[in-house]
Amino acid sequence: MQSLRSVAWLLAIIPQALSHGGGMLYTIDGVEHTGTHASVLNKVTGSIQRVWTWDGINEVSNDHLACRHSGEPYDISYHAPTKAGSTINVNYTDPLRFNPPWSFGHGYGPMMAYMAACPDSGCETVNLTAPIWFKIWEAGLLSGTWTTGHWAMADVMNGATLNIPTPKNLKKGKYILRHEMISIETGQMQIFPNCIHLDVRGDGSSVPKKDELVSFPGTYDGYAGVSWEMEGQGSEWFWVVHQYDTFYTIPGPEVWKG
Ligand SMILES: *[C@@H]1O[C@H](CO)[C@@H](O)[C@H](O)[C@H]1NC(C)=O
Ligand SMILES: *[C@@H]1O[C@H](CO)[C@@H](O)[C@H](O)[C@H]1NC(C)=O
Ligand SMILES: [Cu+2]
Repeated sequence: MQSLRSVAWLLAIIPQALSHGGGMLYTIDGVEHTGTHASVLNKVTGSIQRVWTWDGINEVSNDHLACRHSGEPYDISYHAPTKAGSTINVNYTDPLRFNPPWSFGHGYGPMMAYMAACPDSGCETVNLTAPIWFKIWEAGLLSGTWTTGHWAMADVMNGATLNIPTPKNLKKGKYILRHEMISIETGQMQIFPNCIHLDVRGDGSSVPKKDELVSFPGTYDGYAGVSWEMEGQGSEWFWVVHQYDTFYTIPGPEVWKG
């Protein structure tokens, strides 16, 4: 019994931040681009990623919901070239925590990806809270129940890359790609978006219509199937109330068909 108790005690003292995670390394059309981290300012080579921290991860109405605080581009920022229709690979394994390897720390909840068009001059000055975002991909509960089933997010937690297919017919241009994990097992949601800059090439001609665009914050408020008012209720909501549920409705708009 002693060992069981030690495990429980160890789990209890793991700092919360250690169980989070973010995009560390991107492979885009065969080229690797270093992601960044709250504590790793990639000043030398710059980054396609925007600065993110874990501030306010529980707040669905936070002004930094789009790209996470601060959401600013790095001092040296660039756009990764990619063909419309390519798959963006995101590696969540933190190169600074390799023993043991540390990837995204949560395995229950939806993963989503959104894009937003930027002016030809680049994405650095885009107003992130404006209605500019369209959903391009999502993955949630693949099989089984909420508590014992297979969530796509668990694969990333266990070391797989997150693979995001971009729309085949998307018009060329500069775009922000916002990829997001939402951890739901603690009752109070934890929202982990990261944003990167892309330069999409190709002959596509599709762009979303105005009414297919959403804003952050704004998109998840009052969403049926996911109550955002979990404060104080703890993980009972997940582990007791929903334990036998076999369907999870992913929040946000429909995936844009392109
Ligand atoms: C992710 O990156 C780490 C290095 O930081 C590497 O060890 C690991 O093999 C990569 N994972 C995948 C699935 O490519
Ligand atoms: C950004 O967009 C939001 C929402 O449309 C708007 O309220 C705000 O004024 C805009 N900010 C700037 C600096 O234009
Ligand atoms: Cu966490």
